[in-house]
Amino acid sequence: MSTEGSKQTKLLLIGETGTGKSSLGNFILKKNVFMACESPNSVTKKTDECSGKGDRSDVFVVDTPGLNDSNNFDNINIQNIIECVKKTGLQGIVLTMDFNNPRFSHSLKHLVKVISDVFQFEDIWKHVCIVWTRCYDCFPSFMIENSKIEKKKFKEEIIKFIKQTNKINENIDIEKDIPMYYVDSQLLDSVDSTRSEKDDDTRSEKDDSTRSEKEIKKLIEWAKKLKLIDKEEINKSINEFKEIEYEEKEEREIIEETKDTITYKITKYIRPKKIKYNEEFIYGEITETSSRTITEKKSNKKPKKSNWIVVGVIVLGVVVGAVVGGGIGGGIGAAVAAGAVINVAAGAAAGVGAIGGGVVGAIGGGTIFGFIGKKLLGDDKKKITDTK
Ligand SMILES: Nc1nc2c(ncn2[C@@H]2O[C@H](COP(=O)(O)OP(=O)(O)O)[C@@H](O)[C@H]2O)c(=O)[nH]1
Ligand SMILES: [Mg+2]
Repeated sequence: MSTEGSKQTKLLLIGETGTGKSSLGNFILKKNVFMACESPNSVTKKTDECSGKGDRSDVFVVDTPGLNDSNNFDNINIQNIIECVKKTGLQGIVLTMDFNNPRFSHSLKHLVKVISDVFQFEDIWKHVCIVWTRCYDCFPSFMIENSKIEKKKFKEEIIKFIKQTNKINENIDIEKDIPMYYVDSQLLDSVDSTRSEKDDDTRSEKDDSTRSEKEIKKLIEWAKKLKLIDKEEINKSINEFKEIEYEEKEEREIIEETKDTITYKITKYIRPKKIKYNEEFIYGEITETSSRTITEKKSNKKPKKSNWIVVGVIVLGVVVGAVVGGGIGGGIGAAVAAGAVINVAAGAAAGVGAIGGGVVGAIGGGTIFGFIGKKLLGDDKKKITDTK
């Protein structure tokens, strides 16, 4: 189905911090609206959104806080992305990756897993493209062409992972789906936000012929053809569950033993526990997130039994207010995760969130993240059963 005739093409930017989401957003919209930063400490802290101008006035971009570059489940940022989709709906999802440093990181795997678990639309991954950022305009075209082979292998790896996450993702096609674009979004650096619209238009005329600009045009053409999954449809699809808890475990397998040493393959798995409003729950697909080998000196100690441990909680049943006040809410959430406790029940959070709006949204946000913080700190009376 096409959205021809609809007013806006919506793009949601996701990816790790520093991979160039905000710069790309500015480049797409042809204006400097999102803050792009050198320093990882001063990056986008909350979701930000804007329409473009000139021939991009029908494009609407949502810039999200980047995922942390760590092995931990980045609960607050992933929750923020989910809240944002609940608020704006979904059309094109743009995953940014650094052309010069391709990494299918832990945090990205967690995000992919959550998207698969939360948005159970059969063709959700057909809404995703990859933009390889920092693909500098000075790179010779033969170099970019050569690296496309390597980038395709990378895409294969992502698709393999997506297919593991959920059976409904079986029909992703490596050739047709998840198109990839190669962009240098640095051109706007010379444009400062105080310049007039006329000046910016001069820039767009001048740069329209660049490879990056052509790539963005292709990206927008691709996104325009995608069906808009509006917020009603999104919320309807996630109504069944109140929240999803993510549990992780590590398994050790002996692969070699000598007189003094022992070599293990350590594999990490994640599984979702989907919890309904009546507290019934079901487990979703178990997905492998990483594996490594280690060699240790032999000891008499018995290896510890591996257990599933809760590493994250994604709240589904709370209405969108959180994003509106995401900055403040996130802050409170972080404080709660760090040890402070806000004593508001989840049900109250739903009520407050439903009212939405700036300040109330902020309270909603704080409550959601506070709720998550409490859960992760183990202030949750519900027994977590181990089924494996
Ligand atoms: N030359 C060049 N620099 C880029 C590009 N994308 C991002 N950067 C730079 O990388 C840094 C981080 O970019 P930013 O957009 O803030 O990344 P975000 O954290 O994903 O939003 C900034 O200093 C940008 O100027 C690109 O395509 N080309
Ligand atoms: Mg940013």
